[in-house]
Amino acid sequence: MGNKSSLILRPEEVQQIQEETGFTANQIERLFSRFTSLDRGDCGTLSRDDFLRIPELAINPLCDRIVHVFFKDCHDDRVNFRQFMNVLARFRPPKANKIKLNSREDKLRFAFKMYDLDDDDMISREELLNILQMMVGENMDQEQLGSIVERTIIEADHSGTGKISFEDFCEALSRTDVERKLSIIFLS
Ligand SMILES: [Ca+2]
Repeated sequence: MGNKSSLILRPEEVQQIQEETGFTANQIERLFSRFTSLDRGDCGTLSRDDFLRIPELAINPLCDRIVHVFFKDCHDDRVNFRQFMNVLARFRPPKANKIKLNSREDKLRFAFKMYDLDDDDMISREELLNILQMMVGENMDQEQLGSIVERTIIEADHSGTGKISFEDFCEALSRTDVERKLSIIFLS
């Protein structure tokens, strides 16, 4: 059954999470009960599969990629409640709070990592094509997608490498409402 003591939320933990994420104590309590309901093994941590059962994520075509970024920095492939809350904080709408986690730059960095599957800090043609395929599904043929990728790379690539750097990425999205597009409401 795992370690039951890890399933109790201590007041000092609530305060710490409040400071880190900007969620109120009440929201933290509610999200904790969601966390424990996702935690099938009652072990105080969530696996990738647990994450994929979050409805707000499951409906997103990029769900797998979002989860991939969350688990990138995890060593044992499990996320505890504090890490879980840090993750949710990144998806809060920008006006919800003024913490650093959901700033424009942070959201752009997160989005960039979703594209950059091999972690080389560049988005290649293949990586861009891959994401576009996930987003449009079967609605567009390969040739059309290929030409969108070519055009995007030509327009965005200012370093002449044939790939998109983080700086290129930010510039390409400078007129896009990234903050809103990368926000998910987890609490109604
Ligand atoms: Ca890459």
